[in-house]
Amino acid sequence: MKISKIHARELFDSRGNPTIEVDLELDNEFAGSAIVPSGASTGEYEAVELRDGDLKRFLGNGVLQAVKNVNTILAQALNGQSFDKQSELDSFLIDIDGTENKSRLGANSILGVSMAFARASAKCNQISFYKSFQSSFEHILPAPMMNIINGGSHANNNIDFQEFMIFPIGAESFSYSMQMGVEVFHHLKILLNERGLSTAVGDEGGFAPNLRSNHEAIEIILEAITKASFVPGKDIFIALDVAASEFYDKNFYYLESDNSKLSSGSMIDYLSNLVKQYPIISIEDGLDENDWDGWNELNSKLGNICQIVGDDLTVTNKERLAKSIQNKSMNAILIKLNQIGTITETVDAINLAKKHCFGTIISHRSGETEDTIISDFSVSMGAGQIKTGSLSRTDRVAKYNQLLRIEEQLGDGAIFAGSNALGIDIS
Ligand code: 2PG
Ligand code: MG
Repeated sequence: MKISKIHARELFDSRGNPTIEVDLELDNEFAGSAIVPSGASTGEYEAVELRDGDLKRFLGNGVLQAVKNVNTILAQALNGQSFDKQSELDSFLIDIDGTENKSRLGANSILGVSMAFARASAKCNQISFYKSFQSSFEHILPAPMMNIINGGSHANNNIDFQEFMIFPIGAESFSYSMQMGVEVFHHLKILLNERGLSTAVGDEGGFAPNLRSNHEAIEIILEAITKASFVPGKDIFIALDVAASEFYDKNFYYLESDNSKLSSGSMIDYLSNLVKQYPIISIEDGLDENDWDGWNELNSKLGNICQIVGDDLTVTNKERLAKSIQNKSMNAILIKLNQIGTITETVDAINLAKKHCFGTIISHRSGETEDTIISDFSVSMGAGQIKTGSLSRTDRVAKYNQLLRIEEQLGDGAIFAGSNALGIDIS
C-alpha cells in the first residue's frame, strides 16, 4: 500500500478543545480519515499530546504544531512510501519521531496517521474495519461499561470518584445490554428529578448531581436498576473508575465528599468495604499511578472477586504493563490508543495482557469526537469489554450505535462477551 497523500487539519472535540484529524490516501485511491480524542485525567506516563501553548489561541490548547508536523515532516517522509501492513507503518512513524514518549512530533499527530492508515488499508484489503486489526476474528461483541454518574475531573460536582458505571453483563446480546443500560439511565433521571437533584450531564454524558458521598451515588444507581426491573448483582453490576491519582497528594488520598484523608492502606480498606457492601465487579485506578505497593496489596485483597483495572498505572504501555504483571498489581487493563500513540503498540499491549488472562477494556477519552474507531477495534481485537461513556451525547452514543451495526452485520454469528470477558471468574 503506497501512500500518495496525507493531510491534517485542526478541528474540535466534545469539550470544544482543538484536536487533529488526518486524511490519508493510497495511490490506488483507497483512503481513510481519523480524529484523535483527548483525556482530562491523563496519566503521568502517557505519550505526549502536543499542544501549541500559544495563549492567544484557544487558551494554549491549539494543535497547529501537531497539524504542521503531519503536513510537513510526516507527509514528506511518507509520501511515495509503501507498507505491507500496519506494523511497518507504525515502526516507521516511531523511528521518525525518535523519542521514548513521542514528544517530538506528538502522539496526537502520530496516532492520527496510524488510524487513518488503518481505515485506508482495511478498504484496500476489502475487509470490514471491525475485522481488520488482527488475523483471527472471534465474533465477540464487548460488554459495555456505561458511565451514568460523572464526578472527579469530568464534572463540577462534589463527587470524588470519576465514574460510576453500570455493567450489564447478564445480558444475552449486545443490543439487549444497550436496552438494559438505557432503561436504567432513564430511571436514574426520574429518581434524580424526584429528589430535586440536577440532571445536567458531565463530560461523558452521565449525570453530575451533587451528592453526599460516593456511597450515595452507588445507592441511587442500584435503585434505578431495581426500578428498571433488573437485578443488581445478577443482570447488572457496578464498575468504578476511581481515578485516584486525581486526589492523591504526598502519600494520602483526599476524599472530599467523605471529608477524609486516607493512607494507602486505609484507601484499600475503603475500597474493600465498598466491594463487600455493593455488587461492584470492577475498580479502575483505585490507587495512585505510583503507589506500586498499594496496587499489589489491593490486587491480593480483592483480585479474586473484582477486576482490578490499570489505566493511569499502565497507560497502554507494554513496559508498564510488564512491570504491573511482575508486581501482581492488577488483573485487567484499560486500553486507550492515544495513551501510547500507534495502533501496533496498542495491539501489542492487548496481546500481552491476554497472554496473562487479564481482562481487556477498550476505552474512549473524556474528550471524544464522532470517530468510532474504538468500536471496530474492540470487536476486531476480541477485547470483550468496552468503556465508552453514558447513554446520552452523540460523542458517546455514536460508539454504541456502531457496535449495534456490527452486531447486525454479524447476525447469528455474534457472541456477546458478558461475564466471560472479565479478568476474574464470577460463576
Ligand atoms: C479515564 C478516561 C476515560 P480521561 O480516566 O478512564 O473515561 O478519562 O480521558 O479524562 O483520562
Ligand atoms: Mg480511568
